[in-house]
Amino acid sequence: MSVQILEEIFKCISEGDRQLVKGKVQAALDAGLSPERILQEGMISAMAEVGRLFEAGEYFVPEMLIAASSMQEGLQILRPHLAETGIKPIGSVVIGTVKGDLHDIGKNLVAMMLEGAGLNVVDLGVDVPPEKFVDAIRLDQGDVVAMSALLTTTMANMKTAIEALKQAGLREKVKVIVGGAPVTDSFARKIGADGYAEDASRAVRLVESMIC
Ligand code: B1M
Repeated sequence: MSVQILEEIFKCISEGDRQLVKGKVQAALDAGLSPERILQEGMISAMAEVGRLFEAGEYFVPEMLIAASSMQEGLQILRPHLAETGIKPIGSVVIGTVKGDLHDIGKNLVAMMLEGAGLNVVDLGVDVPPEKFVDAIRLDQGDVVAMSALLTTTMANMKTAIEALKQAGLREKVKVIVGGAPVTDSFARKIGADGYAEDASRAVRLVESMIC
């Protein structure tokens, strides 16, 4: 039963069946599957398959969009389970997908899990220009800046944002972490970030290690 429901979630997302996905995710939770397993095996793996089909020329942007919106539907059901907390915030994180980049599923997941760990999250959204990160830090909205990028062409904008924080005299005031599929630890170091996380859970541990 548990494997079958995960396969059904995978199919709903990879084939973009928005109507069914919420019910399937709820059914998986009701069957006792952990939110983490549903996320990894049912949902994130489906998005990887969508990426594979896009690369193979079998899917195009519309199919990616429909899959992404199905993923977001499913995440609405998982959200309270990933962000179960009654804890007073232990710190604040300003998060955003960098300029030129519209991918927000990974960034949203990181935001949800940070909230779940008791952090206050200020989400600047997607296509965030460096000035917006600077303004948020100037307004004291975060102890940490967390930047996401999914495109090799937009990764460089993480460096631009770090430079903008330096120019504004705010770099010493915050920690900067970066992540997203094309980002690596060595890239993070090269651009002067304080840390890199491969996935949302690691991002939470990294932020905790920086502010606790
Ligand atoms: Co786009 N896209 N896309 N896309 N898309 C990719 C990224 C791509 C790899 C597909 C492919 O070719 N296989 C490819 C990038 C190639 C490259 O640069 N190397 C690509 C491309 C080319 C494009 C366009 C250029 C296509 C076009 O127009 N011709 C275009 C660019 C638009 C733009 O941004 N300016 C584009 C558009 C889109 C859609 C809008 C249609 C849609 C996004 C919708 C949305 O996000 N709301 C979309 C999608 C859905 C994808 C794929 C299929 C799925 C991405 C995703 O949501 N994954 C993707 C293929 C793939 O990833 N295999 C692809 C699930 C998500 C949970 O994973 O975001 O990696 P991810 O997050 C992970 C980790 O990376 C990490 O944690 C998460 C897991 O826990 N993480 C962090 C992420 N951010 C973090 C921050 C952290 C720490 C960890 O700390 C701060």
